[in-house]
Formats: sequence, structure tokens, C-alpha cells
Amino acid sequence: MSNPISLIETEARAVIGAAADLAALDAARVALLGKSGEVTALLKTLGGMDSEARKSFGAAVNALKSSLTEALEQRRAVLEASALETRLAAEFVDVSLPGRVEARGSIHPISRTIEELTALFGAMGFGVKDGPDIEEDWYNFGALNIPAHHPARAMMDTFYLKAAGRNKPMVLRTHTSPLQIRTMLEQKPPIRVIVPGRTYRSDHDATHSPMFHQCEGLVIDRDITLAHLKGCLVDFLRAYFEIPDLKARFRASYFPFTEPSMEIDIAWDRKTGAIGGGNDWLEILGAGMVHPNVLANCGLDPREFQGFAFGMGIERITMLKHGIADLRNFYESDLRWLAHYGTSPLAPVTLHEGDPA
Ligand code: 2NL
Repeated sequence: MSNPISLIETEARAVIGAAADLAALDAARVALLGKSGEVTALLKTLGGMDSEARKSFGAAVNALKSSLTEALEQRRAVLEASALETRLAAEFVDVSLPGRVEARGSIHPISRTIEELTALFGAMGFGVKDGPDIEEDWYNFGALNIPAHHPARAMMDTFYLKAAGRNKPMVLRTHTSPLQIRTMLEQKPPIRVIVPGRTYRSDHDATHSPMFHQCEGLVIDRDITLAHLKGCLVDFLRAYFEIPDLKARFRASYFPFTEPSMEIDIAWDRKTGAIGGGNDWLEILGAGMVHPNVLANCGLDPREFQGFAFGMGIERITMLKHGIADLRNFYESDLRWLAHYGTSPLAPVTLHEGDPA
């Protein structure tokens, strides 16, 4: 008579060995050791045996059970290792492969202009600052000598925010000036910084976007004059537009945060559209000597320190340089437009010094 236990063991080991994956192995485990499994059924017969038979048969069934449990564990280890091998092979990334040229992106013209501004002003000794888009009312208006009744404060232009858990009035910054205020409060003169970044005004038509970009600049030291402002900004304009003899004019204007204030125009020819010369003028920059009230608001003694500040629209100078006709293109993420006006991520910004003469 064949021994039923060794028969079951031989068959069970064959099934376990043949299990091709973890699911098959688990099915085999249930068929053998589960509630209605083959080995479990043998254990259930022990109850009806006399004590001698139960002793020897019980020992044999328990030995079978632990032998199969071990076989199942060994097979599980093998299958898990091979599943991991398969995954590792499938998910292998060859980091030495060359980049896929057909999927190449480009640098957005706004980002490119910010890189150029950083390089050009960097060559003149300016650092770059950035900071929060959501500002306290005081940094955006109060510190800048903008009185409560000033139109720039009107609900029309400013996005006011109810900031949870704050009792200070908050706004989306309408210019990047709050960062110059923070700079003056944080560091001692001499100060030379530019602040390019996003700004917000509640304005939306063909030539205005509620989110746009500005670059402001600030120079503070002991003997800064209007001559420094003129020299710095004319050099900048000639370098940015890559026109060494670009003509510029300074026109008296008004800003609450500068005194005197001026607007700077560059020459162009209305007929040909060419920039740099001609009989027509394009407004391009606002500037002025920092108002004594602003210096005092930042803890600087206006009798000891003075300086100049300026501001420009990044979209505007980008459109003029590259002949971009419509402001809305900047924000539409049209890949064809980006491929045309974007620049290679691999081409660094180079400096084009304007002729200072
Ligand atoms: C414009 C005019 C300007 C400033 C911005 C400024 C900032 C501080 C103090 C004084 Cl903290 N002035 N900024 C000054 C003059 C003009 O921008 O037309 N921007 C597009």
C-alpha cells in the first residue's frame, strides 16, 4: 500500500515547483493548507483515530505541513526575486542616452529678457532681488509715499485680499517696489539692486493683462545724482537694444515716490518701425531721484543718503526688441509661438555693451 502522506508530498512539491507566479503559488497554498485544503483534511481525520494511530499519523501530517510550508516559502522567495528582476529590467533608464532633440523646449521671451536684464545690470554692479507676490499694503503703497487718496490705490487697479488670520490689509503687488523697500530696510548703502518679477493690476484689454512683469531698479549711496541716473539708463538702453548710438530723451513727469521724476523715451521711426533714431519717440522707462519721504520711511537719513530708482514693463521692452505685436501671446502657451520667439536653453545670454559716447 502506498503511503498517502509521501504521495501528497510528492504531488504538492510538483505543484509548488510549477507555480509560475505569486498568484499561482498562493492558489497552491490554499489548496494544501487552506481551510478546506488537502493537508487540513488529513488533520481533521485525527479526531476519529485511537491514541496510538493519532500519535504516529499526527506527527507525520505535522511534518508534512511544515515541510510544505517551507517549500512554499522557498518558492515565494524565488518568485519574488524574479519579479523584482523583471521590474528592474523593464524600468531601467539609460542615463547615458543623448537628449531627444525633437522634444526640445525653449526659454520663454519674458524669462529671456529677465536673464538679459540680470546680466546687463549685473555687469554694472547690480544684484537681483525677489520676494512675495502677496504684499502688505504698507510695503506696496504706504512706504512709497503714495497717499490714501492716490488713484493707484483705487479698487479699480489693485487686487485687495482678505488674508485669513491676518489683520493687516494685503494686496497683490502692483509693482515690484516693495522689494526695494525691503532691501533698504534690510541692508545698508551702498545699494544697487534690480527687481524683476510678476505684478498685478485689475486691468484687462488688448494692451493690459491683469498679471504682467516689471523690472525696477534702485541705487542708494552718499553722492548719487541725476547724472548717475542718466548715464546708467542710457548705457542700459543701448546695451539692451544692441544699438550703440540709440537716442534717448528725458521728460519731466510725476511719481509719488521720486522727486524729481521723469519719463525716458527712445527715438524711433514711425514709418519704418526702426528703433534708435528717427523723429518719433517711444516711452520706455519711468525714473527719478528717490523721494526723501521714502528714504525716511526706510530708516535712511535723506541728508546723508540719496539715490535713483527706475521702472519698466518687461512685456513692453520685449515686444519692442523682438517685434512682438500682441501682448496676449505671452500668456497663451501656444507651442508654435514659443518655438518661434523662444530661445535655446543651451544658448547663454551674452553682454552687448552699448557705446557710452
Ligand atoms: C514706471 C515707473 C518707476 C520707481 C519706479 C521706485 C521704487 C522705490 C523708490 C522710488 Cl522703492 N522709486 N520705483 C521710480 C520711478 C519710476 O517706474 O513707469 N514703471 C513701469
